[in-house]
Amino acid sequence: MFETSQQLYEEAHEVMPGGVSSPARAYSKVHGPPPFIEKAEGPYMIDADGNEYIDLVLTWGPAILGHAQEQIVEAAQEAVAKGSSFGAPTEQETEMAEMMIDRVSGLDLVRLVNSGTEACMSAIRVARGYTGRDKIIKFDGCYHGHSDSFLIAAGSGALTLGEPNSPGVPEGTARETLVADYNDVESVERLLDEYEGEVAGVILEPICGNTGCIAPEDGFLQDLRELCTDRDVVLILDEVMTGFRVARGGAAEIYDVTPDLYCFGKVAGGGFPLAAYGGREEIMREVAPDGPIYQAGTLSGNPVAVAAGIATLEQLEPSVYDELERIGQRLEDGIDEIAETHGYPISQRRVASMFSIFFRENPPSDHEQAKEADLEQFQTFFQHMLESGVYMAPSPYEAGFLATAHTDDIIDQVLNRAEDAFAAVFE
Ligand code: KE4
Repeated sequence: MFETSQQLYEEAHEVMPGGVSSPARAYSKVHGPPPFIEKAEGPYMIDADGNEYIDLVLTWGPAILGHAQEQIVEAAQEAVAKGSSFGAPTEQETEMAEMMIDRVSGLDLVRLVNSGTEACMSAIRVARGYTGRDKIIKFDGCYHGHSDSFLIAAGSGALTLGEPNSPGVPEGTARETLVADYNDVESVERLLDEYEGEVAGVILEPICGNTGCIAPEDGFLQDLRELCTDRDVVLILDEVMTGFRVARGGAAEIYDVTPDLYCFGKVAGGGFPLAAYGGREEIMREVAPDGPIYQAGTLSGNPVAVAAGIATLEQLEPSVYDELERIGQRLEDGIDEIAETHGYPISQRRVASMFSIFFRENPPSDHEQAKEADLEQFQTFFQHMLESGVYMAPSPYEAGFLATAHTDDIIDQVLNRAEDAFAAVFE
């Protein structure tokens, strides 16, 4: 089934670390070679062995309208024919920024960048430059890309002084990152008390997608907003995964919380390298060249990526989010029915069109609980789904995603295959 991918994997490994361009794709938590993909269309991906998969990863979120979506392809083709990059301002960047500002509460100014990592790295630099303070608080299990400040051991609880969990991150950098527990505002308050006057900002995923899908408990985001306001600390919502995915105005709209700064990526670029950060004008005017906080990029605001982003956001009207909610509910109800019918000890968490199935009785509320899920059961389930033609994230610490291309018939196919895969785990 995977002979060609195996061969390609071995060849890739000769010239690239892990044979991949990103470790998340390496299948390190599951068995076998990662399928090497040849093409993707709508809800499907086809690999080098000709296997067709219903794709529930959607390139880690961006393909919310399905792969090779007609308007996005046309927009990118039209743009690239006029030149792939100018390194100069274009009217379309302004249009993209205006579209984002129109959709997102408290977004006054936007800076376009190339990746979520760049967006988050820049946002904390702006928070540090604006406040003149050095420390940041992140949450155990949240992922904000691979810049040094974020590659910090997600300690097993609050009040953990960061320590590098990757060689190459200087101790001095790690010491400036503090780790709190998700859904636990008190763990943040204790850090702010202990490091009073030293914390520039608090950054979090408003809905976790990098430790499985974990939703904020009632009041968590609101309490965090209030605490950051009271302590004059910059609140940063990393909406790289949730932005324009879970609602037209992102998680900020769903939970009615307005941060001081946002990070965006993934869906915003429709599968092209486009990300952004932005927020309150008072803060964002400090960014060069208006202000002294430097951030730059050769390909930032790339005309092809911006054209794809505009074509994506243009199509993401409120009715599309209603449809994605309907699709998500169909999947969730189907999984619930399988679990209840057979008495399987699984749980799930879904917010709009991002979701996770957990091999534990109850959905986790933080990273510690997520780590208690049964990895072997996940591995068996994952392998059966892959071999039956359903492409899921190869780790329990990721989220699954849905697209408008996932018709009822396709969801029902996923459910049928899931029933067989759960049987392989539990029967
Ligand atoms: P990128 O640099 O990968 O574009 O974005 C980093 C990032 C920032 N914030 C959040 C909430 C994110 O989820 C991500 C990236 N997500 C992972 C998958 N969960 C990307 C996959 C990969 O690293 O290959």
